[in-house]
Amino acid sequence: MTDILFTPVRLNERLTLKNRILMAPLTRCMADEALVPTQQMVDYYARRADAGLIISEATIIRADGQGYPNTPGIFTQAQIAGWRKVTDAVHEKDGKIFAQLWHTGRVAHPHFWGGDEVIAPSAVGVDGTVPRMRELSYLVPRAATAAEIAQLVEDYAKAAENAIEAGFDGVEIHGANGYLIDEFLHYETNKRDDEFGGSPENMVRFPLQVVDAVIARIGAERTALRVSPAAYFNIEPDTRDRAVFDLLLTKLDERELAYLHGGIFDDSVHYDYLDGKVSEYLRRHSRHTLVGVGGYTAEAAADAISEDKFELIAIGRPFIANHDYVVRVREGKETKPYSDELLPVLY
Ligand code: FNR
Ligand code: 8K6
Repeated sequence: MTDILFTPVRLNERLTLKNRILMAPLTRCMADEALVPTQQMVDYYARRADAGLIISEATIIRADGQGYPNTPGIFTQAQIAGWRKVTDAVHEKDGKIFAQLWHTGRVAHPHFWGGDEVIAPSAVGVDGTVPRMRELSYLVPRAATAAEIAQLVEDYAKAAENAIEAGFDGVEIHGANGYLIDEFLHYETNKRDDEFGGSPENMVRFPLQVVDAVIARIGAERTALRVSPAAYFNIEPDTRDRAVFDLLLTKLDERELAYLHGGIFDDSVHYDYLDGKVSEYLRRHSRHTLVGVGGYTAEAAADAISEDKFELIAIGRPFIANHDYVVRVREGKETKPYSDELLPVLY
C-alpha cells in the first residue's frame, strides 16, 4: 500500500505539495558549454512534473564552484533564461521545482573555468581525479580568507535571487556530500583557527550565514537545506563531527525552513556516532519537515512515512530509470531497474 504517498503536504503558507514523492537532485552533466540548461533538460524535467516537488540537479552559484563537466549554473542571464524554460514547462504541467544551489569547494577543478586555484575552508585536498576526466587530479585548495567567505555568502544569496527570477518555487541549499558547505562542518576538511573553525560554534557559522542570507533574500518558506551528518562521499568521518551537527540542527530549529533533507545514498546504514541511520538522527534532532532518501522503494517509503519517520521521500536512481515513476507507483506497476548505463542519455 502506497496510498499515503499520494496525500498532499502543506509545507507552509506558500507551498503545498500534491504528493509526498520528491525527485532527488541528480547531476546529469548535460548543460551546454555555457552551463545553460538545454531543451533536452526542459523535456526531461517536464516529464517528471507529477512529482510532488522536483529538486533540480546541483546548480553552481559561480564559476569556481564547478567540479564536473557540463553542470548547469545560475549566475549568468543566459543560465537564468535557460532555467526559465525548465520551470515554465514544469509549471505548465502543474509541477513544482526547487533549484539546488551548489559550490563544490575543494572538489572543484580550475580546468572548468580557466583558473589556477581552488578555495575551501582549509588547505586539505581530496584524493583522486575528476570522474569521467581521469587526467585531472584534484588540487590542494587554498584556505578562503574571511573576505572571500563573506563574498561566498553573498553569492549564494544572489544565486537564490536568480533562481526566483528563473521561476523556481524555491531553493535547496546543497550542504551535503562533501562539497563547500559540508566541508565547513567536518573536522577532516575544516582546520581553521579563526571564527569559522576549531569548535562547533565556529564550524556552523558559515553554513548558517548562507542559510540566513538566502532566507533574507527570498524568504524562509522558499528555503530548504540538505545536510550529510554522516560523511560518506568526498570526505572522511570524524566522531567529533557529531557535536557540530547537533549544534547546527539546534540552531536551524530557530529558523523556519521549507524542509530539511538528508544527503545519503543508503539510509539503511547505521552510523555509530549518530546512534542510528541518518534519517533517525535527523528526526531526533530537528523539528523541521524531513525528507527521507537513500535506497527506498515506494513501499518502504510509504511504511516509513506511516510510522512518522519522515514526511516526504526523495527518489533518485529510480527516477532516472522511470520518467513515469509516479504513475507506475500510483497504479501499482513495476518500475524499471536503475543501472549506470542509463546515465549518458536524458529521457
Ligand atoms: C546523485 N545525488 C546527488 N545529490 C545531490 O545532493 N545533488 C546532486 O546533484 C546529486 N547528483 C547525483 C547524481 C547521480 C547520478 C546519483 C545516482 C545521485 C544523490 C541523490 O540525490 C540521492 O541522494 C541518492 O541517489 C540516493 O537516492 P536513491 O537513488 O537511492 O533514491
Ligand atoms: C553530486 C554530484 C555528483 C556527481 C556525480 C555523482 C554520481 C554518483 C554516482 C554514485 C556514487 C555513489 C557513491 C556512494 C558512496 C557510498 C559510500 C558508502
